[in-house]
Amino acid sequence: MFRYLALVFGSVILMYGWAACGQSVTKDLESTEKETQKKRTREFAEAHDDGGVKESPIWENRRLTSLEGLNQDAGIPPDYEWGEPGAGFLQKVLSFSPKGGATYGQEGFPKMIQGPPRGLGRSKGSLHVVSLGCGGSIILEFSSPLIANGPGVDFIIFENAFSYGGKETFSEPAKISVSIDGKKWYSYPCHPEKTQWPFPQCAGVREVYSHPDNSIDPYNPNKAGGDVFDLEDVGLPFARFIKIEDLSHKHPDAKLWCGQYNAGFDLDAVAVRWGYQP
Ligand SMILES: [Ca+2]
Ligand SMILES: [Ca+2]
Repeated sequence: MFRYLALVFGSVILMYGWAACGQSVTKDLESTEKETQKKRTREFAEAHDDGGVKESPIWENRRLTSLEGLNQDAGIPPDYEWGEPGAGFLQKVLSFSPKGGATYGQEGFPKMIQGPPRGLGRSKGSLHVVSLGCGGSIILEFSSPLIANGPGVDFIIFENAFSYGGKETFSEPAKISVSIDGKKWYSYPCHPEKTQWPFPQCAGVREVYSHPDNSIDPYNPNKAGGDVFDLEDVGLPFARFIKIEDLSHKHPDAKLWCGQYNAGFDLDAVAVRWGYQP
């Protein structure tokens, strides 16, 4: 009898010890994973020259994925085929509403805006674009992964603005809004009618340098060119949709082209720097 009790007691102790050990192994794994994620986040941000990297509670505890794997060969992942959406670039077009008779780039739609940007440098605008026309708009969806509010810049929008001599570019500005559910939108305040170049918080302002044929990283906010956006500025931890609304009719130079087949904001590509998989 005593022998039997001792056996049962011994087994209970043994099982308890085993379960506790299992728990602590799981905990260790979790914290190692968290540490690894933090380290990766930090390394990615450093490798991408993103100056003001600071840890923000908004993104710190979320499952962040750097889209670093897509950086090889200037943004093209090893198994990427032209025309295929890549996680770090355009995933899906939810709606496209060109206005004012704009048709440019539509025969190649949406291929024209998938994959990395095709920037031609400071004084030349890419022709690998889709024109929205004056007052036109497009809504892009990013679901796998969602766009995360990571450290610093979260996404870059590439148009085909170019310089014609001075510091300024020929800009066809657009207002950018983001949303989690496609109903409530958070807009970056863009007012080309009230502000001067470089039209703060508008897209379609800065020239584009990154191209698949050069080694300029399309995810590097300091080198790729294009217009950069941070979800921190609108207070969102992540977003699923980006809306681009042309405001060329509010810009004295750009509005002269309204009515032309290639008028308005010309979308080349979107690069998403941080992904979030809930
Ligand atoms: Ca951010
Ligand atoms: Ca343009």
